[in-house]
Amino acid sequence: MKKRRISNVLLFNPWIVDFAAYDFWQKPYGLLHVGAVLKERGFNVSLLDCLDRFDPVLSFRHHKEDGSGKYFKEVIEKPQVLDDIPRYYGRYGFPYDLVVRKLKALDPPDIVLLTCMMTYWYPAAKEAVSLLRSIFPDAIIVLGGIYATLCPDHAQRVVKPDILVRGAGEQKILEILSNIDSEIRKDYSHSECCQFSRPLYDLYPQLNHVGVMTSRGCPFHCDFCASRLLSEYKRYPTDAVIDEINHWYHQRNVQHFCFYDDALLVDADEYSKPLFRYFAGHKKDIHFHLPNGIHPRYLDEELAFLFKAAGVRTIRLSYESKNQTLQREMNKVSDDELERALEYLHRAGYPLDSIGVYLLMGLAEQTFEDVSASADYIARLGAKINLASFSPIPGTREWIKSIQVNLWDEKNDLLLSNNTLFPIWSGKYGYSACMEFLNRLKEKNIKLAAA
Ligand code: B12
Repeated sequence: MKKRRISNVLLFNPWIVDFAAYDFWQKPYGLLHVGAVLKERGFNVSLLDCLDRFDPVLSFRHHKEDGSGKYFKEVIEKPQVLDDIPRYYGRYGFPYDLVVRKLKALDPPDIVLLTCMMTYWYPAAKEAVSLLRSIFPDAIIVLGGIYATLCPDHAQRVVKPDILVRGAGEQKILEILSNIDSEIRKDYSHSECCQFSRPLYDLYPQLNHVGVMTSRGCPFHCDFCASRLLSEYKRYPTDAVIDEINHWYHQRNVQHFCFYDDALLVDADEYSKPLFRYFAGHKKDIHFHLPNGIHPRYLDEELAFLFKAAGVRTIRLSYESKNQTLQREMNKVSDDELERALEYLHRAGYPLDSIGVYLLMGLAEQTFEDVSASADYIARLGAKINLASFSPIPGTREWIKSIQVNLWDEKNDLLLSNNTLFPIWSGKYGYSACMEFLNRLKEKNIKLAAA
């Protein structure tokens, strides 16, 4: 790559392209963290987040009182491989024309940092690259994030960035920049770059919610999850997290905080208990959301009461399945652990039907009877069922199993692994059985809500 000066950096979070998408307090945390490292070192950093529902220029507004909400959706032509799926395909987020206008209004960036969170959202990254190249022909485009990390060859071939980065980007981006611009210092250590920085939420014109992390990665190794392939497990100092939450609350009046941790409650005595204890004592109008699922094994009675006192509002428990073989093999949550966690939360004042319990559907070795029995069980306990359709993720053990049992073929387009359609399309349970089950689930949750 030719040597040149780098000063203007654009962070670009593309749209979501999918059959469905809903904003559960989503923000491109990783991209904003990489951006913070650059800003701290004097670069001129700007942001275009196509998923910012709160941008004042948007006329489409659908925000629920809890801060979640619907994205604007433009129906787009389905990629050919999805032709047989009888559903509309959409580009969620900013209307395309608005993105063009916003890009044209920017000082041309020397470099664009593009992310992509989901492997089967790659068409959005591809579309972003061609748009960015048409407006900023001289800018260097760097692709990083979860899709680039899990599918680097695919991303290089299909999205065609100038540079692709796998894994944590903080130190790597400084190395890349110093190779291009010789005035940029090269010798930042890994720990210097990856220590806790405040993600660049300041770049949002209006800030309604932020994502926070008390840890990166996960100490567990569930067969279906890619966390281990994405990041090492490490925790941040609790004081820094408290400081960050206070910062956004005081500086930008943010009231909704969503935890992005994979393992929020691990070593709770040292980390999450002091954090929730602090907020329990402060009685601020702060609401915490845990849509990513917490581990019931680590939820004791004290934590349940701390949650309530600190303002934890959205709770989802990771359970996955009632099948005991699956529970054992995956070191997953037992029925006793789930029931105990629900009991504690109930005692702390949470109505059972306000608590979501994640249930997986479509694992290679999972039968339809298993999914159905698990759903009946959660409904009997009185909690809300949050069905998560399994979707094979490259590099995971469940991806390999799916290939072994002919549910998946390595040559398949990643678009077919979309979680909206995988269990249905793969023919595992059959289309009508799946649809009938989904309708039955809706009834169960509606009945609970009405009870
Ligand atoms: C928190 C989280 C969520 C949050 C939202 C997160 C967000 N950022 O907005 C919520 C709970 C809403 C969510 C929802 C879902 N999620 Co999720 N989620 C995660 C989780 C746990 C963390 C993601 C995160 O923010 N990480 C924090 C940052 C620091 O890491 P990062 O983004 O990777 O960024 C680093 C690097 O990638 C890199 N980087 C990133 N961008 C760039 C750009 C450049 C240029 C460079 C150089 C570097 C770089 O540097 C960053 C800093 O080190 C991941 C698992 C994981 N451990 O990553 C799953 C994960 C991303 N989710 C996943 C899934 C499947 C889902 C759901 C479909 C689940 C479901 N069934 O409903 C939904 C879909 C969401 C939707 N709207 O439709 C899968 C994705 C699988 C795939 N095929 O790609 C993952 C990997 C979990 C898994 N099962 O393995 N999720």
